[in-house]
Amino acid sequence: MLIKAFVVLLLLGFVPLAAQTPKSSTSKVAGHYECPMHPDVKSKKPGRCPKCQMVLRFTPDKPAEAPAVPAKSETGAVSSLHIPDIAVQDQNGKSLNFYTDLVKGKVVAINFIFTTCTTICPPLTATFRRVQQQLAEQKSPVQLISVSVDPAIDTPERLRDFAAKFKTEPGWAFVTGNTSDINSLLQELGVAITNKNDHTPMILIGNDEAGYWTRAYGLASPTSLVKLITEAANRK
Ligand SMILES: [Cu+2]
Repeated sequence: MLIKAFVVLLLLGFVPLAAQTPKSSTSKVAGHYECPMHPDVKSKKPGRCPKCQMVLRFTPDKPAEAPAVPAKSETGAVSSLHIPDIAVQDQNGKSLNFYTDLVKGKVVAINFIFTTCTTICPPLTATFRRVQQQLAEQKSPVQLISVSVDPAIDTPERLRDFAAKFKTEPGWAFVTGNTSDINSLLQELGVAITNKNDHTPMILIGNDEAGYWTRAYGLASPTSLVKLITEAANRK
């Protein structure tokens, strides 16, 4: 009787966690912590991924019953991409049309960030900065674009401060805009996210004139990213 009442309270969430621990070994969900980007990174304890610093996600150990749907590749060539011409603002408060002003006729690399991020955005941005320096050395005109995935918070001023922290040079636009426009942009670019903290370290590299697009891992070495960008630039 007493046990039944306890179980009911437990199910209703009334029993504080400390009271549960001595009792339960019965109903605890077995699981582990896994990096959303690196499924090979598994841990018994919560924490961060040593490769990309993303917060490890709790994953219940369930018997492999789900039908094996091949995971959509996160990297590699993209067959076709429609880049919407939405109205955006850059870090200087300048109004731009995303496709016409930033992508049309250019070689571009795009990453996805938000300024209050404490996980992958700082290293993603630092990597892009080094990419920008290397591209400048080899005199390749490439447009870098960082799209805010948190446009309601990321005003142009916030983006300008964020960009300044990384000493970015001209030729790198940090863009924000109206939330529904940005969401449709993210959707078209294949990076739609439901929770900004789950955002992807994926970057898009493209040569608009050649109609060539490819995805890459944004925390790869700057040198390997420059190589991919140069390959894209050389497409005819
Ligand atoms: Cu982030």
